[in-house]
Parts: sequence; structure tokens; C-alpha cells
Amino acid sequence: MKNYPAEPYRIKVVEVPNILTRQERVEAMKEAGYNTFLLKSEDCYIDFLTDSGTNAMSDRQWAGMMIGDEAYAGSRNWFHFESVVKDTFGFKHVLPTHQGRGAENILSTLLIKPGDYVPGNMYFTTTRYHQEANGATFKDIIIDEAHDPEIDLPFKGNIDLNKLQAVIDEVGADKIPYVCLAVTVNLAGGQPVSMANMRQVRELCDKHGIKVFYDATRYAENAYFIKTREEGYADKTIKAIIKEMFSYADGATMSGKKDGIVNMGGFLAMNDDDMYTRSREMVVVFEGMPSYGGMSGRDMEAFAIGITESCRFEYIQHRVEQVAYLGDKLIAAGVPVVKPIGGHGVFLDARAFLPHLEQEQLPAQTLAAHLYIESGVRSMERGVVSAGRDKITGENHKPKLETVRLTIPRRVYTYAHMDVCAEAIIELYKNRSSIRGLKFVYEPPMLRFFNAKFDYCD
Ligand code: PLI
Repeated sequence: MKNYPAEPYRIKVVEVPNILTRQERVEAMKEAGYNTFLLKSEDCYIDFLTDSGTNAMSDRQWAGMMIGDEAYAGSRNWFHFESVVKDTFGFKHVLPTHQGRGAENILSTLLIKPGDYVPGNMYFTTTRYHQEANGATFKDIIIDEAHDPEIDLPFKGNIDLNKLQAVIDEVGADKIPYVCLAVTVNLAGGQPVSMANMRQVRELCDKHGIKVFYDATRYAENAYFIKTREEGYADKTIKAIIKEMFSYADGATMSGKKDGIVNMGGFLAMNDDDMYTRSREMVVVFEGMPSYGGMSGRDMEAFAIGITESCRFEYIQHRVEQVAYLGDKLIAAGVPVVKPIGGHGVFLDARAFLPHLEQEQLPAQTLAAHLYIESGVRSMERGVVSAGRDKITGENHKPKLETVRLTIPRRVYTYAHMDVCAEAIIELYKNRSSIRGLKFVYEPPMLRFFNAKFDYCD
């Protein structure tokens, strides 16, 4: 059997959740409109809704919180944070934002004109929202294999260069304000992008004068995959790999709530001086002074320390392998999951899990609701509900990947929790044929998955 590294930390504070009975969970799920976003956190014994902002901070990060300098301008924590971001990612300019979508808002507003196109390696909900809100059309240029849960490739998040070239030929480079390259690709299952692919994307974009902005959100997980899977990187440090990855970008948006190992925060980074000046102007309007941008001084201190900790090999090795442990157990039991197992979570293939449901009967939403009822494990739908509707036709986007995401918070759970979760899913899989599909009873117009309510189909 494969060796999984033991937890490289000692636990000195614990949080005690409620452990509800099955009947109490049936009632809680009904009250939440069969939407796991609307459950109370304390009613979730194991909360795998997201890895976003759910991280456990280290003693050093908590100590850093105590030296928060909450000045309105020029906080010393800002200077620490700025220097760590520049040192780690290599960009010339950094601006703080309250979280990732704050950075996405500024980037999209500044660079996109109505009628533009933004190619990217699969969409992410908030990222595409900001692109579309500014008048752009998103073009998916991830390799085809990323849409097939069964295909096992080391770098399933890669951009298909032929698809990128085809978009350039079709719409013209002047209609492409930037290419958005995400490391790793969340909705593909946390799949990484290879260094070779990043280099090639840079070269192709340089030929056409197109900028490349990364979604840096899960940079450390991507770097770990490069170190362990790509030839020539086994002996490089995680930090050196991160530096090289971002050397092929013009800038990046970042949600600190993931690989920054904090509960809140983000940044926008770039090399261009003029763009920096204009971004600073927008930060003041939407986020706060350019020396805090929606974060408190203590948040920035914890974030700076979190970035440093994220580059330690023992940390990132355990983080990624703990996720793999859960996935490997499910694969061994024949449960359909997206392969290979990605960096931040295990994605159940809901269509293969519930083959008797049509996509319109919301298989992933249904499976997430039932997993909670049977086990108290909270997960998230990442399928037709998350994909939303086409802004022109009003039809549901029907993504090929209809998944339930079990997203593992960093440094929060142990291998025993993974066992509990795996056993519950294996049991549910045995009884899958009795599960009925869901339909919308309330559908919000934007980012509907957060607040929608559902009930069983007739
Ligand atoms: O939640 P924010 O605003 O800090 O970050 C938005 C965001 C941007 N890019 C990517 C790849 C994300 O995964 C992301 C947020 N993800 C969430 C909330 C998640 O549950 O995956």
C-alpha cells in the first residue's frame, strides 16, 4: 500500500461540532432547501463544503495576529505582506483585496471592453461572473480530457494551445484582453497545469501581444504536482517552482483563503506600471487604502506568514496526499470519482453515481443533499446548478462534469475523518438506486448555487 505522510503538525485547539441523528439531518436538509450552502456549520460533523477560508492557522500566524498594526494607512503588516508576495511570486506590484473576487473585479473592469473574449482553462464561478459582467465572453480552452472524469493525466488542467490559437484566429488578438490561466483548475477537480504548458502559453501569447493573468489561488498545490510529476523539477524547491510558474505571467489574482492558509484576504499583482496606477485608483473605491484593501493589519500579517508556510515541502506534501488518501479509498471501492485526484478535493462523478437521473434532475445537488442526510458530511454541488444559465439564450449551461466536491480544509481534519467520509459514501453508493432527483423551487438570477432552494421532483 502507498505510504501517506502523517500530519506534520500538533493540534492544540479543537472545535466540537454537533453530531445530529439521521432524522435531525433530514429535517435540517429540508429546512435548507436541499442546498448544502444553507445548512448551519455547527450541524455538519465533517464540513467539506469548501477549502476556502476554512484553513487552520498555525501558532505563528495567530501570534502574528497579535502584532496587527491597524493604522488606516501604512500599516507595518502591509509592508511585510507586500515583501512576501513579491519575494514568492516575483511580481513588481501588489495590491491587497478583501478576497479573490475583489481582485477579479478590478482586473476585469480595467482590462475588459464590451465584446471582448477571455479564454481560460475552464471557468470558475466568480471569475467568469466578473468577465461577463464587464461585457466579455468566456472561452473554455482547457484540454478536452479535462471534461472526462475517467481520463487520468498528470496535468489535466493544461491549456490546449490549438484551442487558444483557434480563438485568436476567430476573434482577433485585439479582442482578447488577457488569457486567464488557473493553477490548479478548481472545477476540473483541482487538476494542475504543467510548467511546460505555462511556458508555451506565454510564448503563444507573446507572439500575438496578449497578456496572461493567472488565477493563483492554489499555487502551492500546483507547484507540488510539478515537483512530483514533471521531469526536471524533483530537486527544485516548492518556492523555486512557484517563482518560475509566475515568471510566465503578467500578473495574477489571488484568493488567500485557499493556499494562503488564512480565513480571509486576497491580492492582485502585476508588472505593468500603468496598470498598477489604475488598479490603485480602483482599490481605493472598492476595497480600501492600497495598504490594506479590505484586510485588517492582522489579516495581512497572518497571510504573509501563511504564504511562507505554504512553501514548505512537508506541509504541501501532507496536504495533497491527505486528499489523495480519501480519493484512493473511494476508487478502491469502485465509487466513480474524477481522476486523477486533484489538489484540494475529491470530486464524485454524480452522473455515474446516479445514472438513473437526467442532468435536469440535478444529480450532483441531489447527491450532496443525500450524503449530508446519511452521514453529516457537507459537500458542494459543482455541476449544472453552479454552471448557471447562458446569458443570451437563458438555457442552463450543461457542463460535462456534474460533480459533488468534497473539499478538504487545510490542517483541519485527520485521516480518521477521511475514513468516516469514505465509508459513508461507499454505503450511499450501494443504496444509490432509491435516490430521487431534485428541482428548483427558488432560483436567484446570479451565482444561483449560493442561495437556491430545491425540492424533490414529482
Ligand atoms: O472566494 P474568493 O473571492 O476569495 O475567491 C474566488 C475564487 C477565485 N478563483 C478560484 C479558482 C476559486 O476557487 C475561488 C473561490 N473558490 C471557492 C469559494 C471555492 O469554494 O472553491
